[in-house]
Amino acid sequence: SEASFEGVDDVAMAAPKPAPRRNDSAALAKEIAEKLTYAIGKDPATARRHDWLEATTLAVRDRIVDHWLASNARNNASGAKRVCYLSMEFLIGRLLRDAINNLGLSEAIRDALSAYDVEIDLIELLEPDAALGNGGLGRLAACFMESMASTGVPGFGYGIRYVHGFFRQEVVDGQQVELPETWLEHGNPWEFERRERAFEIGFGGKVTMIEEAGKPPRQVWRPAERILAVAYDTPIVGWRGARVNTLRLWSARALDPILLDAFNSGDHIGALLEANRAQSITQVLYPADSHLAGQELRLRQEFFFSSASLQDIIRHHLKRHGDLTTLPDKVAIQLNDTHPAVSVAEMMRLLIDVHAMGWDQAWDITKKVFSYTNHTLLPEALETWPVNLFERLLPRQMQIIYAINAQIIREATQSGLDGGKIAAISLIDEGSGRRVRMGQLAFVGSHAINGVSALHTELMKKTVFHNLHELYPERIQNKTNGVTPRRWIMECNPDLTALVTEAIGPGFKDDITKIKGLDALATDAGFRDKFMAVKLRNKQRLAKTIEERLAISVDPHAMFDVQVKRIHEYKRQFLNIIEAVALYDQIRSHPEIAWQPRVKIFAGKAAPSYANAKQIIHLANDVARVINADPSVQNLLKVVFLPNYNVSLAEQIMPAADLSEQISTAGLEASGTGNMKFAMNGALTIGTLDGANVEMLEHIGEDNIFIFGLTAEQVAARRANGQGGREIIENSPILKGALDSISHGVFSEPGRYSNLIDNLYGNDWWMIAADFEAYWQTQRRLDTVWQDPTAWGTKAVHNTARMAWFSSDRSIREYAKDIWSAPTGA
Ligand code: T68
Repeated sequence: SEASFEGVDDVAMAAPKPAPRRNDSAALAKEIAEKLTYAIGKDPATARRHDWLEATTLAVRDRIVDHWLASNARNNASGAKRVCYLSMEFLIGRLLRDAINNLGLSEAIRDALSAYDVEIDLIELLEPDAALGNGGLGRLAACFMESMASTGVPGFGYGIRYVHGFFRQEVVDGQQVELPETWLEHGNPWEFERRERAFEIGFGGKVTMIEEAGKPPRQVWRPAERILAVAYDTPIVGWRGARVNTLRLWSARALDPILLDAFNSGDHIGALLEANRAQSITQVLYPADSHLAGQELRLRQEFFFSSASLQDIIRHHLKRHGDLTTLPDKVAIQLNDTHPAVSVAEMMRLLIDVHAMGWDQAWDITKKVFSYTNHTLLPEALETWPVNLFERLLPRQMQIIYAINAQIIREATQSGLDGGKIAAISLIDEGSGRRVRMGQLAFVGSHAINGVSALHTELMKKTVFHNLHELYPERIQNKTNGVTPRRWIMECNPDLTALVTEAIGPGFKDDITKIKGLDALATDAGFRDKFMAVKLRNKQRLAKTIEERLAISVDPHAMFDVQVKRIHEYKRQFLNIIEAVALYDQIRSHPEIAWQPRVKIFAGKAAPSYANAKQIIHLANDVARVINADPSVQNLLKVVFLPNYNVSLAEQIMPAADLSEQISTAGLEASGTGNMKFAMNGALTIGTLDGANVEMLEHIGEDNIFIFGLTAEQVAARRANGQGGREIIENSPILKGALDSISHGVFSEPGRYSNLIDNLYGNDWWMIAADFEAYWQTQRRLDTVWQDPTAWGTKAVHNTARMAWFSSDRSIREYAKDIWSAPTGA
C-alpha cells in the first residue's frame, strides 16, 4: 500500500492490512533491529552509527505512514477544502527529532536504542540538514507546513526537489568560500518517489489559433521542449501525529531519457544530452535571498514547479469532484512570494485552453483560488522578467498576461485612475526595457494579498502596491509571521521544556498560549534561578561547539550577544561589528569602567555575488582574530563567527543566547522570524522598530525589550533629504575612532574596507552612522541590566512567557479563517 494523495483509492478494501505499530520501547527495539538487518543488511554487532540512524528513521517512518494514510483517507472522505502552499523554498532542516517529538516517541526511542548502546542524541546529528531554502522565507514555509499538520489543516506543500540545496559555507582566511551541498548523497529515507505522479512541462515553441467548424477559435500552445516533472512526497507530522500532511517536491526528468537513435549510432554522450538538460532545472537552489537572480534557468524553475503543481491540483480535483467550477470551494493556493506567480497565467491557460472554460469564468475562479504573500519591499528583490525572455520561454502565458493586463487597465480607467497611476499598476513595466512585474501579476490574480507583519503590511499599502491598493482596497491584509514552538522550544530546548512542564504542567505543549503561566513566576527567585541555570547549560554546550569548531574558548558566564541571519547591508551586521570595535577601543582606554564580559556571536551566509556582504563576513573574521588574541581585553570581549549557519546550528544557538540582535534599518525587514525564536527561548532583544519587532514590543512590554534608532518614517525622511553620515561621524568620537581603526589597518592591511567605510561617510544609505549613537547607548544600558542578574532573569522569563502569540499555529489559524476559508481541527 502506498501513501498517495488518494490514499485508500487503489487498495482493495478487503485486503489484509498491516497491524498498527506498537510504541513501547521493546517493540521499537525489536523493529529497529529488524530494519537494520533486513532493510540495511547489517548485523547489530558491526553496524555503524549511520546504519543505526537509518534503521531508527525507518522504524519511526513506519509509524508516520500509518498516520499519513489515515490523514489522506480522512481528507478524501470529508472532501474538506485543501490548502496548497506553493513555495520555491522549504528550509525544513532535520526531520527525525521533529517526527519523534511529534509522535511522542522521545523516551521510547531513547530506551530502545540504549539496549544497543546507541545514543539517539549522537546519531540524530548525522542526518543531513535539508536546506532547500535561503533563509526566512523558506523556513517560514517549513514552520507553516508543521503548523498546518498540527492545527488540522489539510495542507499540501508544493516545491522543488533540489539536488543541491543552499551551499555549504566555509571560512578560509577569514573569507566565505561556497561549497556544493549534497544532502541526497546517501539517499533520503523521508521521501517517497511517485513515478506515476508525473506531468509534462513545456517550454518555448509557438501558439497557434485553431478554428473548428461550429466552435469558437482556440489558442493551442505547441511547446518546442517538453520535460517531465516527477513527484517526491515527504510526510510532515503534526503535533501528536494527529495529522500527517504531504510535502510534494518536483524533480525534472527527460521525457526520453536516452535518445536511442543517437545511442545506437554510437553517440553515447549526445544520447544523454537531453536528459542532462532536463535534469538541470532541479539541480540547484539559487542562493540569492534579497536581490533578483534574473537568469533564464530561474524562470524555468518557477514555471516548472508551478505548472506541475497546478496540473496535479486540477487532476486531483477532477477525479474527486468532476467539475472545475467548484475548484475554489475545494482548494486554496497560497503563493509564497512571487516565485510561483506565473501560476496565475498558467492556471488561466489550463482552464481555458485545456479545460475549455470561458475567460470570465476562468478569471473568477483564478482569483478565488489564489492568494499571495509578499516578503519584501526592497526594490532590488522585486521580481520582474524581460518581456522578450518571457515570450520566448512561455509564449501562451505571455499572451494571457497581456490579456489580464488589458482587463485590469480597463477596470482602472473605469474607476477613474489617472494615467500615471495606471502605468504604476500595469503588469508591464515600460520603463527600463519592457518587463513583466510578477508582484502585480500575483496581486491582480489573488483575492487576498498579505504582508508578514503589521508594519510591513502598512508599508505595502503605501509603497509598492499603493495604486493597486487604491483600486482594490479590500485585498491587502496582514498576517504576522510565527514559528513552530515544537521545533523552536520543545525540540531545540529540552531542558527549558522540562522546566516549564515542572512549573506549570504540560498543557503548554498542546496550547502554547498557556506558557503565559510563567509570567507570574518571573519574580519567583527559585524559578528564575532554574530558568537561568537552563540558559547556562545551553551556553556551555554552545561554548563547546565554538571551542571544537574554532578553537576559541569563551566563558559561558559572559553575555552571549548573538546576530545570526543572512548577511545583508539592511540587516546591519556592520553596525554590530563597529560596536564591537568601539567596545574594544573603550575597554582598552577605560580599564576603570566595570565592563561586562560579552561574547559577540555571528553566523550567516552571503549571496555569492553580493560583494559588500562578503566584505562584512571578512571584517567580522578579521576583527575576531585580532580581539580574541589581545590579552589586554582580559576576556571582557570575544568575537566569534560560526561558519555554515543552517537550521541545525540555529537549533543550538537560539537556546544559548542572552541577547538577540534585530537591528535592521527600520522599514526594511519585512518581519523577521529569528527574533521570535530567540525571545521564546528567553533572550532579550535589542532591536529597531522594524518588522515583527514592533509587535514583539507590544506583547513583551517595553521594560523587557530594548528598542533604539530611527523609525521607518524617519529613515524615509532622511533618505529623501539625502542626509549622509559625515557630519554625524565627525561629531561622534567613539564611532569615528572605531571607523578609523578599521580603516587604518588595526584588523587588516589599511584600505581593505574602505568601500564599506566610504559608504557611511557618503550617503549612509543603511543609516549605520545615523543609528550608531542610539545603538551604543542602548548596549550600555544592557550592560547595566546584565550586572543585575535578578533584573535580567526577570526580563528573560517575561520574554518566554509572553511570546506565545508568535506561534505559527496562530498565523496558520488566521490564514485558514481569513484567506483560505479552510477547516482547522482546533
Ligand atoms: C524574508 N525574506 C524576509 N527572502 O526578509 C523576513 N527572497 O523579514 C521575513 O521574516 C521572512 O522572509 C519570512 O516572511 C526572505 O527570506 C528570501 O529568502 C528570498 C529568496 C529568493 C528570492 C527572494
